[in-house]
Amino acid sequence: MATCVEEQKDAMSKISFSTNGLKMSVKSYIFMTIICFWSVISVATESVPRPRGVSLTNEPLYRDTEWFTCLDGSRRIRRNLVNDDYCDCIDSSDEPGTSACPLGKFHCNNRGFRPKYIPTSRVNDGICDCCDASDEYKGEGAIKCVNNCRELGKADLERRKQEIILMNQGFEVRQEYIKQGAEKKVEREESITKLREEKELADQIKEEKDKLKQEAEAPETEAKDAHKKLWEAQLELLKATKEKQKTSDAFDELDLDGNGRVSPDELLNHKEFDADGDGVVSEDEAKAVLKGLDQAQKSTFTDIIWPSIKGKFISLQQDQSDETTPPTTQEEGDGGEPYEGDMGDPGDDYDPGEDVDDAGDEEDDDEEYDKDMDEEAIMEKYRRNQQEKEKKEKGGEDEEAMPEYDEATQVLIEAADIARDDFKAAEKRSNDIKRSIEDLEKLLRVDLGPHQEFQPLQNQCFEFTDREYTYKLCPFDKTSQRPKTGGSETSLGTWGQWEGPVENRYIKMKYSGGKNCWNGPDRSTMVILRCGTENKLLAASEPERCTYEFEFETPALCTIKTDPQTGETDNHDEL
Ligand code: MAN
Repeated sequence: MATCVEEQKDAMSKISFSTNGLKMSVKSYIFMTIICFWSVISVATESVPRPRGVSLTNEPLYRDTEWFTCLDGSRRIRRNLVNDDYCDCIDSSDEPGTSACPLGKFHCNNRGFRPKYIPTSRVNDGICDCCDASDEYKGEGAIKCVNNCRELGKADLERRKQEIILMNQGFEVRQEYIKQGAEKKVEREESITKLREEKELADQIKEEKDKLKQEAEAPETEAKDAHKKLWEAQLELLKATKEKQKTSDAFDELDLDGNGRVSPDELLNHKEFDADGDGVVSEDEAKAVLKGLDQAQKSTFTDIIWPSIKGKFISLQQDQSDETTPPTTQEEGDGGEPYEGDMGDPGDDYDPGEDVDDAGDEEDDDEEYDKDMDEEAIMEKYRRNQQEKEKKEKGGEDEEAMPEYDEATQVLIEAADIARDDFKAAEKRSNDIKRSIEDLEKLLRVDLGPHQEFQPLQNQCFEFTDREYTYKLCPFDKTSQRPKTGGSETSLGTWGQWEGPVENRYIKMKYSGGKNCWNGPDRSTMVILRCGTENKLLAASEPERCTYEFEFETPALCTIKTDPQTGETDNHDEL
């Protein structure tokens, strides 16, 4: 009964607490009055007080004056055995106000604050657990507990009011985000439309430039081909002339006596004709080279002999001029033979005093490595020979290089180059626009919340640093981790999807496919979002190896507006 009056008083106090909440409080006052009235009648008829530790809700279950049925229905006991400090019910329900039962629950009414249950083992244990002091018996020697529920209630109310103020601020920011998000969406859609128009134009220009390019390239190709063909024909001619010269040189070289005919004995010095490899070229071997002829005139040599020996033939003159090492001692063997003047490394064996006669190719050559020449002079001569040889080789290469295009072709090439550059630029423009459209489409495909309220988080990153790492969240893009001591960033995942429960999808974000964890999964992050006045990464942890959890606060999730006076909430998302 006293309880009822208190609750009635409480309802009364709410009337004075707020005028805004008047309607609600009046309702609760009327309700309390009815309850009180009904209680007064019941108490008058039954007069069984609510046992200690029993909540108002459960009170009817203990109202029978004669019997009490254990709450699990397992047993019926006499009513006076309730709270007799002896446990009768298996579910401990007969001793809600004593510590006799092991599993009992004591209900603290805590009027003015929050009611709560405590285990009955804490009843009368010398420690104040309920703010209304109801868990400790009163009397002599008992601990004195003070009822501070009203103070706690007041502080809690204040805290909740502050919370509501912050959430309401967040709510206002969210409304702004929704506005921004919607504007951004329209802006992106408009940009795409504009870019599509631009692309159409750019594609037309590209097509035109392509046509112009082809038109410019056709005469260019024709002229270049003609130039090339001409050059190839010239090259053929050059090759044929060279070949003819080579044949003639070979003939002249082999015709040792200069009688205009090559005979087998003139081939004996050419080891390449040593068919059986016994070290000497026999008469028969030499004759076989001349296809059984005793001698071959230049025309026969050119037409019949040369084609079959040109692959084998080694010019002794060329052999000498090809030497890449400086002159040294004459080798053992057929002294005085043209190719015998081998040049070895200018090392220990090198004797500048030795005869290095090179078979008398030319007059100059006769004096090339004169007996009387000193070592330095011989080396100098050798160097000059090498340089000349290199120059010759270089000249040969140049001879075969394609000559520059004639002026008319050059003009055509220049025109085609310009057309090509124009086309490339037009193509680039079209591709750039295409890429911009794709980028925008990608951004538009991202689920930024039912009202685009998460849009302002796009293209932003937030960091949180703990003892070891700096964690980064770039919403709708990626998450990462970087050691505080320096070093590279490790990907903890890229944007995947919203992963909250169906009725509340937007409270969790999933980032997956991060850097693979050695002997483990690819790194991934779950971001848990909650309402806050600003965007802030509050915490980062790794509940399982390479599986991360971030806590993120954002106004985008402040969906509820609460009246701080009445506590009435407004959960509408619409602007
Ligand atoms: C790095 C970090 C840690 C992770 C280990 C796994 O040190 O990414 O978060 O647990 O690798 O080897």
